[in-house]
Amino acid sequence: MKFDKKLTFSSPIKMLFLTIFSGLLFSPLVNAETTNKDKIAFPEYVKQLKIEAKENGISAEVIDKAFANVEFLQRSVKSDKEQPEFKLTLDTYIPRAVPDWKIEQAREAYKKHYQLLHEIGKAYGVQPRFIVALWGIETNFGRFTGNHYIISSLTTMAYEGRREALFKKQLFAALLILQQGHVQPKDFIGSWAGAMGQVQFMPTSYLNYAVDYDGDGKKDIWNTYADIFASAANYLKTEGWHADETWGRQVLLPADFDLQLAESKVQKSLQEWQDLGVRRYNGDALPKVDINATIVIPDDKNGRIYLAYNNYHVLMHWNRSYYFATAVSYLSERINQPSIDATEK
Ligand SMILES: [Ca+2]
Repeated sequence: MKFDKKLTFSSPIKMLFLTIFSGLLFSPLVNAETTNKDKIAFPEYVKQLKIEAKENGISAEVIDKAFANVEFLQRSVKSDKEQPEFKLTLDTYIPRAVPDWKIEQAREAYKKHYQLLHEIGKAYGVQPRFIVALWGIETNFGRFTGNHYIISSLTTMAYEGRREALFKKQLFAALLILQQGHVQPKDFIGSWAGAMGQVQFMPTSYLNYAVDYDGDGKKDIWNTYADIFASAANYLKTEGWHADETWGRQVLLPADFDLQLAESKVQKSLQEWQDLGVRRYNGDALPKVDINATIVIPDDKNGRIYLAYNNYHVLMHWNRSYYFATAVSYLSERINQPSIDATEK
C-alpha cells in the first residue's frame, strides 16, 4: 500500500496482506481503549462527519452521494484488533510473502507489460522490477485489492476511535478524491483499512502521488496499468529513489561486529563496512562502489541481515516495515535473475 510517510499504516496493511496470502495475522499489540461506539450511535457519528466534511470543502452533492450507502464494517474492527497467532521471522515470512509461484507471475507480468514498464521506469527513474515487485506484494498483481467501499472502511475506522484523527484525515482525503471525479462511489473500493487500488494507496498518498499517466483526466489506480505503474514509480521518485542503485544485499557480519552500529542506523560507505569485516552472503568482498549503506537486522543477529542502500529506506517510506521492504526487495531481486537492470550498482 502506498503510504503517506507521515502516517503509520503498516500494521493493518501487513495484517491484511498476511490474512490474504497466508492466513496469518500479524500486528503490533493493540491496546483496548474507549471508542466512539461507547458514546454515540454510528448514524449519529456519520451525521457529524458529514458536517465536518462540508467544513473541509466537500460539496453537499458529493457528501450525499458518498455517504448514501455507508455502513459500519464489523470486519474492519475485527481485523484491526486481531492478534498475531505466533511470532514470524523473516525465515518464515519471506517464503509465505514471496512463494515461487509469485516469482513466476512477477516475471510473466514483467514480460507482459515490458514496454509500458520501461517507458514509465525511464520517465520516473525507477527500475521496472521494483514497480512489479511492489505490485505483486501489495495486491498479487491486482488480484487482491480489497472489496470494501472505501467510505465505509474509513468511517468505520474513525468511528471505532482508536486512531480517529488519522482516519478522519484519510476520510476527508477520500471525499476529495470523489470530488475531483477520478472515480465513482460504486468503484471506490479497497481494503478494510482504506488502502485503495492495485498499489493500495491510502487516500492521502493518492492525493500526493497518484498519476494520470495515460492522460484521460482520471488517476485510475484501480484499472489502468499506465496509471498504476506510474503512480507507484512517482511515489518512489518523490521519496528519493536512486535509479542507478539496487536496494542493498544480504550480508554476513563478523563475530565481533558492534551491533550498536545497526541499532543506531549508522551510515557508512561500502568500503568502511568492508573494513569492519562485513561480507556478501556468499563470503565474497562487498562491491567496490561509492555507496553509503546501513546495516539492518530485522529479527536478531541470528536471523537475516542486510546492507541497506538508499532505496531500501525509500521502500520503508511506503510501508514502515522491515518485512515489507525486504519482501519487495527480495521479489525484485528474483525478477532480476538473470540480470535485467545490468547498469545498476
Ligand atoms: Ca488515467
